Amino acid sequence: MLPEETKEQKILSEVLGAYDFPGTIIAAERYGEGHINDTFCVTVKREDETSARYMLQRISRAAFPHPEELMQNFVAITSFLRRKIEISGGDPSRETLSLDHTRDGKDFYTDSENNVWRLVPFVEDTVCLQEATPELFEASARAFGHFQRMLTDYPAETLYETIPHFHDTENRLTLFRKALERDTLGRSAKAANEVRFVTEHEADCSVAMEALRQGILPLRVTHNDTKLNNVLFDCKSGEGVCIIDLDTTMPGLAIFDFGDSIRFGANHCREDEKDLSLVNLDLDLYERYTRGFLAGTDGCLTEAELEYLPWGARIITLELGIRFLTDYLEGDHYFRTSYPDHNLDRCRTQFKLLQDMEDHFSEMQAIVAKYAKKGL
Ligand code: ADP
Ligand code: GN1
Ligand code: MG
Repeated sequence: MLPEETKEQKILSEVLGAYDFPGTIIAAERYGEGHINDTFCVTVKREDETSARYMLQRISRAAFPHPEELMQNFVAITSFLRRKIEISGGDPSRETLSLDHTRDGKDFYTDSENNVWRLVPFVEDTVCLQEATPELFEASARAFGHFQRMLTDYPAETLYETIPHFHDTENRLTLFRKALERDTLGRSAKAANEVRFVTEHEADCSVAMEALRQGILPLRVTHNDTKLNNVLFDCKSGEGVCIIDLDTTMPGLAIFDFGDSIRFGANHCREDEKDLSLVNLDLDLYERYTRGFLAGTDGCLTEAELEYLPWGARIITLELGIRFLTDYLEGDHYFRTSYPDHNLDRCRTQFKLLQDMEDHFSEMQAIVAKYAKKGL
């Protein structure tokens, strides 16, 4: 058997050969900090010595059972956004993603291992951040809010659900219970406190799903993975210029787009911080994000959505903690890990953050109310 690296090089050469680059490929290296797909940065030198960069991505089949459908969504969503950006006088080549086609004119390449790859031009003069200043965090909020606004009239029923029940928190709880019952690797003992934490929070898993069932919260086209590192910031202006990682853009709840950004960015720790004393919600950052997001959505959210925004942060943090814990119990086959207890550490971080949100929930609600009123 070939060593892993050589195997990867072999597949990469095969995939690179499927595209017609405008010069000589001088580098193709792993890139970014995503947990799911494999991303490579390809640098090409043209004859005139200028260079061009591309993002080459292998879509994870473990996460996305039908990558071909995902690619149809990608094309449809980016075409829709491109038209809107053109109409508003923007620059679609920077404000949304585009695709390069294979030599035979396809939107993606399927390799000899049956994996799907796409090639996306690198949006130059932008920066992707894992943590931000308050100003940049607010800029990311405006960008995600604006993204939501641009998609308000997208016909949601025409999109595939790339991961069925993705933010169905009740279903995440069911999957967790199954993993716990099987406990295939005997890891549950080490996670006893976290398992108890989930049990104590079972009712919260139904709050948003119940509001959806009752028609209180509308189903919209949402991004569903609104981490700070899924925004590209313009190097000069510092504005969030392009929303990336559209793989889970599909029908969902706006409160979760708000909530996931809060979970990831309104604190001063990494998602896998081991020192839990560092894991706290920063209410100033929360306020910044709320102000930016509501400016970006520009009145397109309903009153009920506004009221449920703080719940969105709590539930999505709980849900991701449950997902990390489930993956830990099942042997880390979904999220990419760097060490054996990585998913357990990530789960602990989420649960500590959630606890802090619960302790400051009335303040979170008051902040949303303040900016919601201003917008009316
Ligand atoms: P994942 O699903 O693994 O998070 P992403 O699509 O978010 O994959 O890409 C991973 C990283 O690659 C991003 O965080 C960003 O740094 C970078 N990236 C992706 N697409 C582009 C692009 N078109 N231009 C510049 N950087 C990009
Ligand atoms: C994954 O691919 P990436 O790293 O942007 C995950 C999200 C989680 C996130 C946690 C398709 O996002 O749901 O919130 O990790 N994406 C998928 O960092 O499962
Ligand atoms: Mg990403």
